[in-house]
Amino acid sequence: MAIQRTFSIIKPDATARNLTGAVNAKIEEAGLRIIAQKRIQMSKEQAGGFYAVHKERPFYNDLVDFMVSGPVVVQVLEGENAIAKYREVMGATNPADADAGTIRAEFAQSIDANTVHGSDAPETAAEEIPFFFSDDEIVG
Ligand code: RTP
Ligand code: MG
Repeated sequence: MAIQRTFSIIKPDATARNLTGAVNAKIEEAGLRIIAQKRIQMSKEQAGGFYAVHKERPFYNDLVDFMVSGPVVVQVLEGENAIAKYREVMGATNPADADAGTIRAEFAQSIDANTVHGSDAPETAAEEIPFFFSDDEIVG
């Protein structure tokens, strides 16, 4: 399996509880390397555009409101099979369904306040990374 890059967000519920380092420890323990990272306050336009794929879903407005409710940390992760590996480390979307030891099992509060985002496929990673990072901000 080739070296891949994936896009990650540490969501507002996690920054509010000072869990950035704890989430990063899980990422690094899994063998993924954080090759870009910045803490930002997303605008409504940014969050709406980022989650445009969910525009027709009933949870879209709540999701956008949640993502702008506080700072987030956006990241690029690199490693062997990084996209699937990070989804494994994150755990299921609903923390009630997340396997023990995953980020969402340990830290998430609800299906909305679920601590992290990770790209779900190579095509989405390829769109999501340049949405927040320029090439010179990523140091592999
Ligand atoms: P993410 O995109 O944040 O990595 O999460 P995911 O792939 O596991 O879940 P996705 O289906 O892409 O949904 C994006 C985010 O929307 C919220 N959500 N709420 N109330 C609901 O039924 C519901 N479903 C999804 C979650 O916060 C999810 O992370
Ligand atoms: Mg998703």
